[in-house]
Order: sequence, then C-alpha cells, then structure tokens
Amino acid sequence: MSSNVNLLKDPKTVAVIGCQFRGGQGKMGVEQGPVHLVNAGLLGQIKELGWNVRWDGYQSYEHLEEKITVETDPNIGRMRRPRLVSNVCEEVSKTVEQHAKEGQFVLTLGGDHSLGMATIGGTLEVYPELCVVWVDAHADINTPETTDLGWLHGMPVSFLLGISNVPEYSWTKGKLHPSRIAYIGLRDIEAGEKATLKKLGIKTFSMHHVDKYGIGGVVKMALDAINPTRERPIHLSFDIDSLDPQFAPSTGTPVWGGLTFREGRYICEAVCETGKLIAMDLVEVNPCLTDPASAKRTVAAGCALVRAALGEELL
Ligand SMILES: [Mn+2]
Repeated sequence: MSSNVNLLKDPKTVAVIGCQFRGGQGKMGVEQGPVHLVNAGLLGQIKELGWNVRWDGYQSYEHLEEKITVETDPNIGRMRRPRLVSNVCEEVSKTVEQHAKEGQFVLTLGGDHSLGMATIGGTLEVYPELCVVWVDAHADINTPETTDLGWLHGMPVSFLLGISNVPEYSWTKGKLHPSRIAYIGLRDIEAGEKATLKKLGIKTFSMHHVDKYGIGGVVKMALDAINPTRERPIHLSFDIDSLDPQFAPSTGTPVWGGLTFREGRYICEAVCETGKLIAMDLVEVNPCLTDPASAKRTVAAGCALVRAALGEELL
C-alpha cells in the first residue's frame, strides 16, 4: 500500500460502498456492477494490499425506488427520474461523508455515474481543498438546459460546480471550483458541454492529448493544473467507459478509440503515487450487456484499476 497517505487514519482502511443504482441512465444491469466486482474477489484483493476493509454491503435503494416511482417522478425539464436520482445521491453523499470523516479511504462501486455528484459532494464536505480527476469518455457536465437525453449520469459535474440550479437538488452545494477538476479520456462530448467546458476553462485531456503527449505527460499536466504542489487531497472518479471497448466492453455507453488498459492503470498508479488519493469511484460496469466472457474481462479490468489506485505495484 502507499505508505504516505497522511490524510487517512491508522489503521488504513478502505470503506467500500456497493451502490446498486441504475436510475441515472436507461439500461438494466449497471446495478449489478458491485456484485460482479465483489464476486471477482475485489475485497480480498484490497486486503492483500495491506488495507483493512470495511464493507458497507450492497446498497439497493429499494426504499426510495418504492416511494419515488415513475408515476410520481415526472421529468423536470428534460431531466429523467430527477427526484429518484436526487434522493439516492443525497443518501450516498452522507454515507461517503461519514466514512471520509472517519479518515477512511472511500471506494464507491457503481452503479451509474450520477453517483459522482454524491461521492465527490461527500468528500468535499470533509476535504474542502479537494481536487478531482475525472476519467471518462464523456464529460458528464450537461445541465438541465443542455442535456439531449436527459439522463442524470451525463450531468453530475454540473451539480458539483453549482451551474445546474434545480430546487430538488438544493442539497448539492456546488462547492467544486472549475479549476479543481481535470478530465482524462474524453472523446464523446455534446455541443452544450463543449461550450460549458470552454466557458469555465476546465482542464480537459481528450484522447487526442493522450496520443500527442502520452499518458504520463497527460497525468502530469492534469495534476500540475489542479494540484500544482501536490498538497490537495484527490478524488478519482473512474468511469470504466474511459477504457476502449476492447478492454471494457460491458458498459452502457461504449465509445471506440479509448484508453488502453495500461493507460487506465497508469492513471491510477500515478494518482496513488501522489499519496493524496482519498477516494475513488468505479462506475458504469454493466455486466449484463455482453456475453459472460466480455463481462468478466470488464470486471477484471475494474478490479485491477482499483488495486492500482490502492497501491499495487508491478514490481
Ligand atoms: Mn461518466
């Protein structure tokens, strides 16, 4: 394990939350991501790296899904399932905040990426100086005005930045400053998102930059921008669809031309090496969309990314 995580309390503990939530997007199966990751041995693998594991169990949010049905949750503007996503994310946010407050590394297994507003919202409460590395094929920065499809998994960053104003989401406090988030792996961005990224001057590293500078250069530039003295705590939000579909085919919105497995793993290694990583999300693993072998490959890649972020070294 990385020995220099001075922000975490001893004994070094990873709190793992298995978020079985799919309400931020339209496909069945992403709620099974945590089950497949855990069944692949992820918790044992984390222990082998020297961490204590506090497993929170699978969180199914049935109590909220029963209360907030399709009928009682009509669209707000173009936003689909807005109240369900808000309620689930508010609950997840409190859980993440509690673990972070106790000095634990918080690992959230999704579930869809709408959860990003919850997890980062939670860590920001404990670490106001936090910066975010968002690894994704998509920018997930749509607002209710710019979204084409209306699914919340394409919008979490806008709530973190406070540029989406929806009364039902008043619990999202918009505390993340645009200078504190960098993207890596982008290659499928909507027109409204491009305008937002430009307007806010957000550091974006698309696959073009990965090709041009190499992944080592890109991660260094990303960290130099959001964490120049490497003193800020880091939250890594890793969407498995950042990887090319040949490495991670089982995901809801695959896009060709993505990160290789090695490039994805390198990002995790490099962020871990800073000694400042305090939380990670691994989201959008949907084992139900492909044949079992492809699902297994995707889950194995996800486990390896988590291990790298938690200090597994090749040598
Ligand atoms: Mn995403």
